[in-house]
Amino acid sequence: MLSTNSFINGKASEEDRKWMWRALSLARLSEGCTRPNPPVGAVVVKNGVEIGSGRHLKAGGPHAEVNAFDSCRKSAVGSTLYVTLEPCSTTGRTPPCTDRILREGVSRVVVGCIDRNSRHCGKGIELLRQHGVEVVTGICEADALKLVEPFFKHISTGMPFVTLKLGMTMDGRIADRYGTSQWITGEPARRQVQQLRRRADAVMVGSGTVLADNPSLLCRIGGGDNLLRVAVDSRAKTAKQWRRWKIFTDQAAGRTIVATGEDRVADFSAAQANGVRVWGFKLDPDGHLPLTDLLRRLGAETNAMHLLCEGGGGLAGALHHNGLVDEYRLFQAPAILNDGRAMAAFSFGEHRLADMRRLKIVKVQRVGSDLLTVLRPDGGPSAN
Ligand code: AOF
Ligand code: ZN
Repeated sequence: MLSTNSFINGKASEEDRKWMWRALSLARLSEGCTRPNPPVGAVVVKNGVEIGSGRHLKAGGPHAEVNAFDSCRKSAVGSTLYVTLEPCSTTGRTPPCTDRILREGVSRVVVGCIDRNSRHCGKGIELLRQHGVEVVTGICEADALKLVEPFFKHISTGMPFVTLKLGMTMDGRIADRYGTSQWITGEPARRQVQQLRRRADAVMVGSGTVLADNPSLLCRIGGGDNLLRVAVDSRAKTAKQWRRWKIFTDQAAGRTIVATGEDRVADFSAAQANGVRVWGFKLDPDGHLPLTDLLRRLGAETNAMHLLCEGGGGLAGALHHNGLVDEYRLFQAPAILNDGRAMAAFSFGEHRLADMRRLKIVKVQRVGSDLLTVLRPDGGPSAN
């Protein structure tokens, strides 16, 4: 995990943590809206009082710091700026925030975490210090890092951060043998899934889930207006009766991508005419769609930084098998289905115990009457 302790200087206090917490809560409102840019929040405080605040709303638009200064009710001279991510120091789509900070006469800048974007990466902090501004870093750092983790993954690998969410029984079943899956987990767990969709850039399911549940995959709690929907359907099982499936026919059909075998693309021509994007991939000799290529293409063509996979078992198993999951969020209902032919949460290929991929538990929490276990690949960062 990136630690910026070496940057810490100046005085950090409870007061600093309180204002950084406020900046973080602003930034969280921007999750799922800013791709390929990070969600960032900023607060300007003078004599212990907030005089302005802002967040980054959209790529190409003003950065959080600029929105915060623009909202100020009085001069920011001598104020403290709280910002969840290191201020930028070069011109991108917008001018450098460090210029604006210096122009405003801010005397102190408190930063949540260092920007891993190689264009910045500590340079903004150095520049501010050279101009006599006191800079404190690493305040609420774990929370600040968690917020920009998908941005860091996307900027460093070109692929989205992958969260895998599954709702299952205690014996690891996501549906009965007939495909009935609604509902295994309770309402509070399902509400958390809506929150996950709001924060994601894209939600992904396998064709079996489309056929069994006909999900809308929309975010029903407000926000999520740019949420992409991805269906992985290597053999074009959803093509023939495409009009039946909500993701191909509803108002948001233009935000649906179907990933299929390259020789199956034509099967989706009617759905395509309805605005659905159809991506063809060369299947591997076992007929599996190359998921790494799909993630790369999503990162490159849609700028998706955070992908939420909601099953089913085949897709979850394939992502896991290929080491493509960054975080597992497994909701378990206190129930045992007790049927060896029911649908397993993970089912991809044949695996021996000796080859089993080990994970580490990051968090265990009760959600209503269900149990949430958050896991990460062993050796990865441990944010939750
Ligand atoms: C943002 N919003 O609030 C901050 C960012 O192309 P630009 O000019 O928008 O610059 C994007 C980069 O600026 C971004 O990759 C990140 O490293 C840095 N900081 N970006 O979009 C913000 N503070
Ligand atoms: Zn900036």
